[in-house]
Amino acid sequence: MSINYAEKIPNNVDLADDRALQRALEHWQPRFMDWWREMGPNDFAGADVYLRTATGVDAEGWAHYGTVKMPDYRWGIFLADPIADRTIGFGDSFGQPVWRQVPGEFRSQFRRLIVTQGDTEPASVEQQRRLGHTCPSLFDLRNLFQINVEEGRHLWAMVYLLHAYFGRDGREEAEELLARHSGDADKPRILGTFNEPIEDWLSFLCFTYFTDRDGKFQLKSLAESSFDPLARTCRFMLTEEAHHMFVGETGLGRVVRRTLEVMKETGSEEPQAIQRQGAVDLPLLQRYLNFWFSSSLDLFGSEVSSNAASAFANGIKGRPDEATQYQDHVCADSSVEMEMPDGRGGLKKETVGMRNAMNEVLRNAYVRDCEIGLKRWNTQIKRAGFGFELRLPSSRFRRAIGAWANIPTDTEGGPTPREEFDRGLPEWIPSAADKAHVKSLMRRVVEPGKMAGWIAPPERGVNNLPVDYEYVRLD
Ligand code: BYC
Ligand code: FE
Ligand code: FE
Repeated sequence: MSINYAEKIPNNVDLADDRALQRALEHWQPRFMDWWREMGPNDFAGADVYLRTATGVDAEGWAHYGTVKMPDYRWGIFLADPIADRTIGFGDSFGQPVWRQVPGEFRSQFRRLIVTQGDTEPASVEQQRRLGHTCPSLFDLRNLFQINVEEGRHLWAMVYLLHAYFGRDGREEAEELLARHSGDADKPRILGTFNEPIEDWLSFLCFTYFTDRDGKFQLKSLAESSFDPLARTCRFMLTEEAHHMFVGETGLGRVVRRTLEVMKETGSEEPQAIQRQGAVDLPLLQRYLNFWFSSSLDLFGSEVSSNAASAFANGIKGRPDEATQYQDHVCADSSVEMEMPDGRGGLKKETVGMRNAMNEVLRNAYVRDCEIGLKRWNTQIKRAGFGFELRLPSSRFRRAIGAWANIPTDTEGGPTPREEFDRGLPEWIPSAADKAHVKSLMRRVVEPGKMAGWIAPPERGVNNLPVDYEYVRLD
């Protein structure tokens, strides 16, 4: 299905055939633009940015690249093509035809999930809005802006569903998505990580590595949904999402590469020596990883969750790659064993019904996916002849949601007396001194092809262009 760009709101959902819906969305559109101007990267509104825009929804050549000013980006509504005769892939209604409408009895559950998903998208734009001022290169600046406009489009994706399928409630929720703001004292964003400040590019790269990856897993689970418009929306969002994680993985890889160069040049692994050369020492990077990984783990919700169980039972939210990764798609009477805190500083084993454990199933798959990058960076470190190893902390460490919330453990997940935890924490997550050092590195580099001293150049440019292409022309 091709995308119609002649319309005010580009779309491939025949918006023109539903005048009421079209009018409602055209009413929301200027509010979105107001929000973008107030809360987005508006200091760069006049910059010409080399951006990709979706032109189709098929895997082959779906995007067009060209120079645009961000406020002129064509945010639109794009659903992946329907799969003929698609049937429900999991839960109590397994095998029945998928739904084109939201069943009344599941309406509030669907709304809650769509709102939660939608809330994260503009939140991330708000979190990242000042980073342009300290970009390490034009290549990176362009990637930041690409992510920003696409997260804006992901908001559109959820707002379309709210408007098209949830009537007045949906329209009200769409307004609220622009009214809550990241870190706002009165109206914060819904999920914790999306209220954390992202003040430097090291945090941004960790966020795109860890937090956008939560997006991948959540979108994959929603792409399994029996509510077909939601599934198709998320399927297309995933094609855009791949770039966000690419930015995180290659970005952190470039930080490691640069650090290794400095370690070789100075012949030292001493953090102070590395910092004096204007680079990010590996223990500091480890603390950033600890912070963003533990925060992102909370995004999967509680280990044992009746919300998750009913979302699975009702065919609302499945597991990533449900068809290919699992044998039992109903999970009515299977269970898993989990290690839980026993309330006395120790551990106990608990048997949990599989449906209730779905958040944990997802979280475990996510952790395995996160390990891939670390393995790659550790290979880089080893090849350079150093013994340091980056690691993911235990998924019990520093949790704020679920069974391990506020249970003090060390980074290995071992229960730890509270005082020991309080003493240890400053060494496990970025300290004020770490942040000050990273901040001192955040100097804007905007000469084409030049990189800030703390990050190595990328291996290749965007869309086969050279690395020194002028990806952003600042006004
Ligand atoms: N912070 O049974 P529970 C992305 C709430 S990222 C604060 O434990 P449930 C992106 C929860 O809402 C993907 N609150 O969890 C990335 C519930 O509240 P209510 C975002 C939290 O419901 C980068 C209560 O605790 N998409 O796209 O099974 C850039 C008990 O809930 C948190 C989604 O999340 C938290 N971390 O699952 C841009 C998908 N965690 O309702 C974008 C949609 C839980 O009782 N959301 N709570 O007031 C969901 O599937 C589920 O809502 C969750 C929670 C997985 C988040
Ligand atoms: Fe997104
Ligand atoms: Fe993303």
